Amino acid sequence: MGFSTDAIHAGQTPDPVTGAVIVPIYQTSTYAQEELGKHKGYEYGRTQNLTRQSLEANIAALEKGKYGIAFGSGLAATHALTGLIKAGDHVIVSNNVYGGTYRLFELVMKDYGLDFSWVDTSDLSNIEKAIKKNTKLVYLETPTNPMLNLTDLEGAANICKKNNLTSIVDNTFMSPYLQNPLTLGCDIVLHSSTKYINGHSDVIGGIIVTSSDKIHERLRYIQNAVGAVPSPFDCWLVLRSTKTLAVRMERHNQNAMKLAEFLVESEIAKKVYYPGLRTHPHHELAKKQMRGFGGMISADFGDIEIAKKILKNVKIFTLGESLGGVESLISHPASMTHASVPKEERDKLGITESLVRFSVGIEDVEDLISDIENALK
Ligand code: P1T
Repeated sequence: MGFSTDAIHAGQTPDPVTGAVIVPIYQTSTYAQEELGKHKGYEYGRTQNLTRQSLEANIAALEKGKYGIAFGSGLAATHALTGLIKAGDHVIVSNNVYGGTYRLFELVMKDYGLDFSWVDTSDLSNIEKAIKKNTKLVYLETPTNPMLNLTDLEGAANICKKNNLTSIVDNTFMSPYLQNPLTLGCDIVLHSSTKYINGHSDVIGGIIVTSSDKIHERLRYIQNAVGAVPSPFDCWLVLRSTKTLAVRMERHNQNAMKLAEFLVESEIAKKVYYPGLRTHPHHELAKKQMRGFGGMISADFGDIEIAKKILKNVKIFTLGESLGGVESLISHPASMTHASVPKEERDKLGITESLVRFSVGIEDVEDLISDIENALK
């Protein structure tokens, strides 16, 4: 099936009781059991919920995987993955990831005896060099938040296979419409479904997709045992949203490309980071492993006063955390999403005080461009 057909139909069959075309919100904590040990496969809401199962099957189809496992947030999904390893194990992580991922690994999970190496995975030799005897997972984010660096997923997957490591990809910035890491040989895909997958800035959610029976079995166990499950209503909202994912992503792609070109040509920004620009260091790789360049742009204005002026004066862009919604957002990574990354690390990555991140929405792009021009006047 094509992407849009799956997006609209996968995991969803008319309700057997009423014929309702849309999967109902099964807002129930428990289920009636006929007699001891006899039930319809549904015992308790944390363990089984049909709205959630429909969402899991839907996203699994979009990511070309066998299993989806949904969580209450992207970070809850990332946390669940640490249940695949034990104290004393080592994880290799892309050095530029969402600040919350850094915080979870370095400032929480390290205290549980996990060891993390932060490397620039856009150079695959850095992954090979970082492998230790106790390495178990390789956690990649591509393109990265907020610097938009890419990692060659096929190359990274091959290194992982050769060394018996599990490869994980945070695919949040691309959505399953633009990139499918499982088809490139990776083992696990993770999304903050808060972002493009839901796309309407009204849900916090996370989801993991894999085709491995063994990984699925363990993560399903953790989903129930730890219990960070999303609500039936949130699952229903996300399920409604994936129906329009393809058309939204097409518009995000178009608008971001035009805005990135404007930022370069107007010479307003000193540096523009967008994988769709020919000047982006990983542009060729982007064309190879992605089906579009996405809606995220970062730009360094070279002067914090110019950055502040834009952040304060824009009217259509909203100053706020998050990304991937139909409405455009603007943010300041150094003080917002990446504040928990130490300043010297941020400086090394290019997350300067004058860096601004744009989540380009699906409004009329001429209005978005005027909004930035007017903010500077
Ligand atoms: O916010 P949550 O649903 O828990 O997802 C965390 C997360 C994971 N991965 C990536 C790439 C992310 O960007 C995020 C969340 N990011 C933001 C809130 C942000 O503004 O960048």
